[in-house]
Amino acid sequence: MVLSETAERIKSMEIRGAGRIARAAALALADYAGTLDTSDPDVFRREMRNAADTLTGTRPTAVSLPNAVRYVMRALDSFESVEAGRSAVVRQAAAFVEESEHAIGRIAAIGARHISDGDVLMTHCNSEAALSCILEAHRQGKELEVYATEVRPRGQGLVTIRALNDAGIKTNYIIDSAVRYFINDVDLVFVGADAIAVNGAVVNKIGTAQIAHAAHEARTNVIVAAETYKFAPRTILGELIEIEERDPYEVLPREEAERLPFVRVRNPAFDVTPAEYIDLIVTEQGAIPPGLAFTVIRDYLGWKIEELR
Ligand code: RUB
Repeated sequence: MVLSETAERIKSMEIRGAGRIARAAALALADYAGTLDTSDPDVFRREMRNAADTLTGTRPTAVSLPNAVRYVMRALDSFESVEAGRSAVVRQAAAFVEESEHAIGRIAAIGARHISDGDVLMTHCNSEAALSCILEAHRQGKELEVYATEVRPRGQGLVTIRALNDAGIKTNYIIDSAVRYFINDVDLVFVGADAIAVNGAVVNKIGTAQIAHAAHEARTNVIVAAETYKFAPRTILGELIEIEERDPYEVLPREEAERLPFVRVRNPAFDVTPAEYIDLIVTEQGAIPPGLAFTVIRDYLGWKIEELR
């Protein structure tokens, strides 16, 4: 069944990256709505809510996931029959996917404006949104060079360098700990986001905060590319974004780890970059300083403080 399969593929990171996770979840809900064998609206709603919970429980950090699920589930705010509910969910999921893909196109166009001919960029992890800006600037004929990190322990940097190589962009592949060594050669850091808090802090792949810190010290600008559904509404209430800590055996093979009983391997997948280390956030609605994160949550995600209580 697509629902459990998608949940499993998100959990195992076969589907990864905040935008892709969000679209996969929306489509899984649409598929699930089509398979539910009931004519009772209450049962339909309950089953859909369970499905939504299953999906949102797969990975805790990327807020795109609950935001996408909420967007699709809004189709069930009021519906007359199961058939009407089903089609509303399918329509809403399709609309989410379309808006999400359109957002990437807009972010690419807006982000590319901030990249100049001859720029040397640095990126971390594999972000569809950040890469779209770099690829668009290259498509416009700007000559670029990129430093891309390896991204221990899961190696998402490999996906990034393949895409850059396919586009014919001169790329340097470096280990994560070489960031400070090279930062003075870099004009601009471009990364994505899994979540953005109301105070403009950006949650992204572990190591992003270190890169932003090194960039700050070197007076190199840091730009974050993120769709508006990466902004985390519940941070308005002071809620913190949960940082996923993954299996230690991703870092150290089990047989080695088991020989070291006094060693605890820690494997947080994300970290938090404070707003003061971020110069600009490029969204599909325009580029904003991190201090304007609240307006995105209010104006584009449509969240009201009263709704959150
Ligand atoms: C991926 C990651 C990406 C963001 C943004 O982490 O940190 O930078 O998700 O990606 P993981 P996008 O590999 O653990 O999912 O711009 O594609 O949404």
